[in-house]
Amino acid sequence: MKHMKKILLIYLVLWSYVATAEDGHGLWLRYTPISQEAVLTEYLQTVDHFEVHTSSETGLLIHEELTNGLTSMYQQELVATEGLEHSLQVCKTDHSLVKGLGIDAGIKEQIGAEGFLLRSVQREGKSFLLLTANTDIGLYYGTFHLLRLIQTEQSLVGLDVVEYPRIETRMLNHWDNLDRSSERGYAGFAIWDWHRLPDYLDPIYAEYARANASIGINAMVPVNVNSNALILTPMYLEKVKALADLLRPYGIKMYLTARFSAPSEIGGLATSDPLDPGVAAWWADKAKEIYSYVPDFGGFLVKANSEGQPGPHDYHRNHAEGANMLAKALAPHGGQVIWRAFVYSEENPVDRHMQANDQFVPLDGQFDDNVSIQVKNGAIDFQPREPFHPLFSAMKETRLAMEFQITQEYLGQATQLVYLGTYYEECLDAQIGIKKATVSEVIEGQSNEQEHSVIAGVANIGTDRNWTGHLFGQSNWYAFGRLAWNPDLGADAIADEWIAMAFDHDPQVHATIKDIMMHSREAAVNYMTPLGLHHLMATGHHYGPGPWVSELGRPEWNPVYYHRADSFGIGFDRTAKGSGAVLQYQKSIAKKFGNLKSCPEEYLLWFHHVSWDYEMQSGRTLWDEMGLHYQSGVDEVRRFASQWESLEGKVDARRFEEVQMLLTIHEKEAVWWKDASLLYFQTISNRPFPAEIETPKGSLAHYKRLRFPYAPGIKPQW
Ligand code: BDP
Repeated sequence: MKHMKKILLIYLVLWSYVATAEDGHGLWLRYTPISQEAVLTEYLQTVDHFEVHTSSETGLLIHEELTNGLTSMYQQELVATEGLEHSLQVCKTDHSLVKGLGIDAGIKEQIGAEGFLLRSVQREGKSFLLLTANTDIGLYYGTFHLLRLIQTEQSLVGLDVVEYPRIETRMLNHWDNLDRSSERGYAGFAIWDWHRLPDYLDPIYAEYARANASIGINAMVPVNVNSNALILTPMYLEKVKALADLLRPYGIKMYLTARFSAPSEIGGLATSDPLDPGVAAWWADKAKEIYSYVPDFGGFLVKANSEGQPGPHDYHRNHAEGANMLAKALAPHGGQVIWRAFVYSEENPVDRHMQANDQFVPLDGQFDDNVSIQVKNGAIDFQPREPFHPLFSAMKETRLAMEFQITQEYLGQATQLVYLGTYYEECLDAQIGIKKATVSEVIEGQSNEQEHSVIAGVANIGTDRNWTGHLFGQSNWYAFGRLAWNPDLGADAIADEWIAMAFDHDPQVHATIKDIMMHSREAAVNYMTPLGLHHLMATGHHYGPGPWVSELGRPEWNPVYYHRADSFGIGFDRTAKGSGAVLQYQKSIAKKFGNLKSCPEEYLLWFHHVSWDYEMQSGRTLWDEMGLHYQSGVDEVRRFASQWESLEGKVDARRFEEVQMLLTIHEKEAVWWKDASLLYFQTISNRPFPAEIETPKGSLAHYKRLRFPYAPGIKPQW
């Protein structure tokens, strides 16, 4: 009997170990024990119990989060007594507790509908921490803020934090299809199980909602921009309603993609012409119907007249006519239209870089108040590096929204470790050439006095156990959310937060991972597309290099269209003498980018066609410099791999091994990009590689033969 008990105990210990073994599923919400006794003592003297004075569904979530978070990090039960001393008091600003504390009206106004105040308070000889907000969701965000301070082991003494989001709508765009495939998704299938909705609510939905709330994401679109009108039919709206109901207490609003041809496809109308009164009435009825299912429905995200999607041009109407018709259908219910500016016409011979400005700038000022134009960070397509999109400085009377890609379609998919915080920051901080305004100020609405603001990220979430395929993909989801909340936070500080929460507290682990992350994106640019090269990926799946591709139906689908390598040199002349795209920027920017000497070298071949022998700032020729960039990208990845090796035994085994295996693939892929690109360009430059370049592993013919018919994330053909 004694023996049996012992076995049972061992079994239980082992089981609890296996059950809690790290597999990445816990994201940045692992709530690991405080690492230092002194820090724990300080925390216990500040908060040893809490009271939540709101009983809404969100209030229950707050209660649960604080209980789990604090007991897990403190490794002890919380004090059971009530009372102010050493407590955390969570209550709305209209609660009696707050009334006597003299919190000025200015703060209440500043924190608005989603912000919060976290303040150390002394009252009647008692000291406690007050978390207050105008709304329950503000309290929920404040809860995560406080837990983050504890997770990252910062002092809580004398806290006085006023936080509120700088961008109103912070949304994820899932490019997920109704059959659960995910366009440009690299983490398994889509998490949305449409077939079993509405009755089966997969527990992953609540986990998803909580993770997003923890970083302030407050909106989502569960379906692909290459949209399917079925989502607007009653059968699917039932499912949409179930999801929206579930997401609501977490502060997340549901939006849907709207297929422009829906009136003809599912409505039985002969046309989807936006100026046809029958079509407008159909959309007005459809909006009413959607709001009957989802009373706080956010609105429509629309990809129109781009890459084969239907749109107003099909009826000789412009984007404003299309967007405004939908806006009018949504306006009575408070809904928004988010209309994408990622457009390029299949028939238009003009530099693809210029087509969005050409189509949208003449419409500046013509969009209804509830329309945002969602602009990708750069003018081509989420490339490893792009200068900011010229639309951000060209439409002063229109609300402009940012679209970033979190899923790494062009940045290593789920096999490469690439931290995108630095990418987002580079774009948000770019000066647009109007006074000192930056891209982030345009989106926030500061520079064009817009009341509403929107930022969207194309999600990288799927059914993989660790959510994002590559463990470090989580840091990109995290960084997007944090920058959406506050675009000035900085990629560096965000990396610090994420590492401190996603890994255990070990200074060497932290410093090593941070060094890898902070260099990872530049490394990717170097081994893929250095010095302003872009769009050199292979066809369809976009996995790996294909700079030689030249046979696709449309010129701008082919990499050769973008690099333009010839016996003289390489690069796309977008100066006034070339396509003229640079002139779409404000004068000072156009002057800087348009002049070979002042153009930053990182954008050189984006804007200029440059001789192979051109002397770079380093004194080397362009050809040699290009080669060295490719090589340095590869060298960096090798450095990352050996840095990661040094963490063996310091990072939990499963996550360590997963990242280790992926870094092996990463290195192979970096070498592949470098070899294939340089071998190909050499056939045109006819120059020897500089001595520092490693001998290519395969031949150009070998690289050209590679095929990946089953690579993940391929765009569906329908
Ligand atoms: C491209 C993707 C394609 C998307 C498109 C878009 O390859 O799958 O549909 O962007 O943003 O980068 O609409």
